[in-house]
Amino acid sequence: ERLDGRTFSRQRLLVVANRLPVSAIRRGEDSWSLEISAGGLVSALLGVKEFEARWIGWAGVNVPDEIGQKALTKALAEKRCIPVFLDEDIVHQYYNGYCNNILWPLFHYLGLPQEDRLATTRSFQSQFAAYIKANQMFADVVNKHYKDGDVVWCHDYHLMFLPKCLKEYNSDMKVGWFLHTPFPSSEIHRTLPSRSDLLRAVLAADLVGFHTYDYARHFVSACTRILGFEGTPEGVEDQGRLTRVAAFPIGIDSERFIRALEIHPVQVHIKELQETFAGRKVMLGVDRLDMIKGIPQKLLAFEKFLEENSDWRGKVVLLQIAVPTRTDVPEYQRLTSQVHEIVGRINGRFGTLTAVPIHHLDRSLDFPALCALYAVTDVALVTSLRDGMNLVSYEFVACQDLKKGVLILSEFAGAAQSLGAGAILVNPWNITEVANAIARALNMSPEEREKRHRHNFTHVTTHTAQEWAETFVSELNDTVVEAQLRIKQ
Ligand code: ADQ
Repeated sequence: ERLDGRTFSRQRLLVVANRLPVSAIRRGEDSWSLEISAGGLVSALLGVKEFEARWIGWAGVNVPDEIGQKALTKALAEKRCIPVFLDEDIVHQYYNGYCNNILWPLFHYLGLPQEDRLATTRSFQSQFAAYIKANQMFADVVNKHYKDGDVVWCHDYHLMFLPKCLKEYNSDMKVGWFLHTPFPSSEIHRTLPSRSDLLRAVLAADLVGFHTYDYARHFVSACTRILGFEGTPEGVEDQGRLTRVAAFPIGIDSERFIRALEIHPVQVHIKELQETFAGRKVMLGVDRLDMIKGIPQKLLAFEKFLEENSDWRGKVVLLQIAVPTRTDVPEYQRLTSQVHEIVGRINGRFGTLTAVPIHHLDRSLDFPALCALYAVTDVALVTSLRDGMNLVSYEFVACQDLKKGVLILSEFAGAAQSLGAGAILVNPWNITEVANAIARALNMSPEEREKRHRHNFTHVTTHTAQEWAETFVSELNDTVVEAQLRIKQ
């Protein structure tokens, strides 16, 4: 409300992502219960007061009947969410197939399917067709809800075709697209059979954003080398039309973590953990159980560290919390068994009757437990083989203002660009280097820890998720205004 008493409406922001930020559980024919999942994107947008955000996405459940769809749509509306209904076949081909079996590994430098994954290449064409179809289904929902003046923000590799679908429907729509994963070197991207179609579809957006300058540069190179378009300091130009390309590094809602450490249940957890691990240094890994997170490599490095530093045996414990994801995909099942086998071997080699060096949990932790773990940790190990940004490293830093623990961070995580000066950077493939980094972190002087922590803490508390979202959306508004001015000239 303004001082003169009149209200003015905030700009509406339509956030389109594959998954809505809620989990829906069916309770009856026409009743659903919903739970908001507080990921980084959700807290980023909750903190942005300038815009009125609405979410459009898949609710993660198959709802074949009309009664169920109507009831879910109504329940979601209360949470400002609008569902896109995808049937089982589309989910299989678009989500499990093209998104998770093709784009995800490729964008993380794991290449296109080989050997047993080769079978999927044969259905590549049908998976790509399903991908386009799914993107069109998202676009239909956006178009139905779009009003003049709205801003549309598309997210991630699932929706690379969406900017094109939206602009074909209404060329005046303000459309931004942001990628949460790395964008690989153009030499990797060009192996993808549908490389050109995807690039052209993304370029239909007004603004294209990445976590780091390197990813933005790789994208521009792919457009110049594969499409023959022109790369400019602002972005990519084709026949006088500019698509702005820039880096917008994400952050976290750092206040939420800092405040959490003050609340009673978290303090109780902290005390329990301190008692359980009294006399031992605590090392922590928190990851989704995904090949990109480099969990087996991390465990092998810890094993090497124990081999070479016998005086530390029994005095250090590694807590590895790994949330299972994509559990129906055979490769992820193999990864789970591999991790279990390595943990078993190391505990067998270095455990005693009363203590083991690794506690491995295959599950997610609730927010209070997670904050408490971050707070009691001496050394965090983030050893992703590739990671768009990695928010775990940010969350750890936010919870360490008392302890000032050390962050060991992969140089292949986007976060290495922002937290590199405070962390010990490692090449996660080099087991010896990571083992040495563990020894260095455990032996680091309090002065050096303080200095490193200060650097990172300042960064994490000043580059927040709210600021990230605000910057992206205001840049999108400006980009469109500038483009209109250019056309008028
Ligand atoms: P993710 O690959 O999911 O995200 P990350 O950025 O680390 O990776 O975020 C994971 C989130 O899940 C964190 O908020 C973390 O607290 C939570 N989490 C992970 N394991 C957990 C566990 N065991 N228990 C409870 N919570 C757990 C993708 C990209 C990243 C990019 C983000 C945001 O792959 O590179 O940083 O999007 O753009």
